[in-house]
Amino acid sequence: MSNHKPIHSAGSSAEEIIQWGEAHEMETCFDRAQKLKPCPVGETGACCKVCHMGPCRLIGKNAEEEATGVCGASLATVAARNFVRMIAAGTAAHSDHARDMANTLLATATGEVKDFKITDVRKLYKVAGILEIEFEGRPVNDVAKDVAETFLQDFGRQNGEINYCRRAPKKTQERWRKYGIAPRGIDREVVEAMHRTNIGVDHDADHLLTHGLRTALADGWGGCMISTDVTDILFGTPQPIKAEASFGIFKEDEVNLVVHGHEPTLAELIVDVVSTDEMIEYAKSKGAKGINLGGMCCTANEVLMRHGIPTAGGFTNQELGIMTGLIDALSVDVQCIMPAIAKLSKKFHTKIITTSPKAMIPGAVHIEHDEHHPRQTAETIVRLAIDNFPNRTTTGSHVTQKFPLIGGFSDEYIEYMQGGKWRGSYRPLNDAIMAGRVRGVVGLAGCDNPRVQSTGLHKYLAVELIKNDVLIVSTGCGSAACGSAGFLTPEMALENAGPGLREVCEAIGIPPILHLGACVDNSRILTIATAMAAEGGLSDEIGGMPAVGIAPEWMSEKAIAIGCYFAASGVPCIFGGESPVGASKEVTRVMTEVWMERYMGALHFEPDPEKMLAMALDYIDKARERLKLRKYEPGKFGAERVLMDMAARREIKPAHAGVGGINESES
Ligand code: SF4
Ligand code: MSK
Repeated sequence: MSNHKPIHSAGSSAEEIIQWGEAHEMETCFDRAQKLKPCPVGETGACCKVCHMGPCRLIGKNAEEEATGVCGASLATVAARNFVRMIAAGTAAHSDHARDMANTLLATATGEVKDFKITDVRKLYKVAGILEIEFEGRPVNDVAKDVAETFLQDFGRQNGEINYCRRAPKKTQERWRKYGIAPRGIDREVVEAMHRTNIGVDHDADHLLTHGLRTALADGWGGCMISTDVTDILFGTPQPIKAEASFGIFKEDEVNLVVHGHEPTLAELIVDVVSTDEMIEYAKSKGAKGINLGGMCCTANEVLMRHGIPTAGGFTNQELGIMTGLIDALSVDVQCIMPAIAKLSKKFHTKIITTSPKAMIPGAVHIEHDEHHPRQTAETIVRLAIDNFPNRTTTGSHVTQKFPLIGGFSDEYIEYMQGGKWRGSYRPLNDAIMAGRVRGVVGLAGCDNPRVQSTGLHKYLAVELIKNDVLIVSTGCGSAACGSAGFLTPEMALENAGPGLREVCEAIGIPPILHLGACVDNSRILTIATAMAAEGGLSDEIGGMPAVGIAPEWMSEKAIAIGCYFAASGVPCIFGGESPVGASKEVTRVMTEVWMERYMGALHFEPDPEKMLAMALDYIDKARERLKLRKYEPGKFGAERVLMDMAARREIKPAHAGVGGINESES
């Protein structure tokens, strides 16, 4: 155990559990983050280990001008190369997830897998329309098969552009073509990124980073967007739903089973299996009152948005959840799963279950997701959790605090909520921005991180931004941080939002922070920005919008890929923490000044939360000025259309329609 004062979490429940753990000699990521100080050379991108003449550390007073590796690589080359490898890894993670989703759609459409069905036919048709696949009058499964196969071609495509490039505003596409960053195939860009960053290939920092952006776009408009769309088609497009967040979601008298990771396929079936009479009776036979399903990280976001399953929080909560002593089984799939949980679980009765053929953890039970019979796998996992309930001891930190939340704002629902089924559009939001009622939009996303006061930066920025009339869209662990603080409720607007944003939220009945989903669902923000550009009155491309992306506590390579696809699409992004390219002024200049000139986006690294806030507001105000919008002044608005409220919308909604017509089921 460390003998210093750790930074810890900004959440009182999390802090209570951490203190309990320290008193019981249990180590968490918070302790390890303090013990393992980051290497200052590697942290800023100045260490190269791509060949075995190195590792080479490019340090010294004039390192930028003079230092080289054994091969002669400059600091700018090394920093850019390291960064591009981060983009490639992040893109690979999201996109391999997307490939699995597309394969599941294909297997469902062909009848090879019988445990799933096409839940949202309307979304399938929307996607088919974008992909120029005929859908009218054809069997649903035939359309789904064509959609899945078309998506799968985007992974191995060798030439041309991935299909979803065409979804972006025309001007945004033109910029990509002008600067050579329109992605060809997802796998191709990742492989080329690894090739170019190999010893002795591409040594021009700007040229390397240009390919980094091409790879990142393959992630945003490829992997992430495919994953979001296929998940909606299979499991339903989210619409607002009530749920709860934080450690108080665990129940002392029920079997607590938690799903954690990113891929929703198995989790969807677990949701179904836990509510069957057979399993509930089985749980009762073991002395439990029922089965309580909860989530963590982004698998949590997926099942929260579609089923209202409560979340125990984001990345840094996984060890703390186990330390409640209440989790009977923790079923994990892929990404953001700390291997530390296997060792920690041995101090409790908790079973860690790995399920992906791609991911095993020593010390965990492996129950592999059988992709042909996934329901059987789900049943085995639920039974294992129930069987483990009688082994629960009374040890652990039983925290009871939890908060209500509203999640599940898909881009389709956001359009619907601005006018109803027939008149839904982004006009009211654009008008509210033009009038200065809403100053701008911030995507508050990314991980939570034990090297800072974990979840604290999200909370600080969320409150300050909405005070400044900035509408927040949030994803990933940013959403979990806000949910676990009680911020994802309409009341948050009444209590904290500036006067303009408060009026907008009251008129529509929404929270000022819209939970859009998992980290792959950052693609929904691209879709929203595209719709705002098409609506008119603001910018006619994504670049130039009064919009900023912030990932204050990022830690994953996936976050870097996301920041880069937003920058390449025209959104300035501000990331917290030390810059992973901070050693090179040249690389920093390219990622800020050069990218801004070419793409109207940028990627900054700024550890100070107050400066992050100031930078975001400055970007928003400058964009307003460029667009010749009314100068933002709190409480002073121009004329705008009246937003349609709930009562008015109900009047125009036909009795048979689902929300926005989405989620019409057909098997
Ligand atoms: Fe050193 Fe060059 Fe090898 Fe990198 S590629 S480890 S800088 S010799
Ligand atoms: S889980 S990538 S810690 S957001 Fe998507 Fe959270 Fe970051 Fe993982």
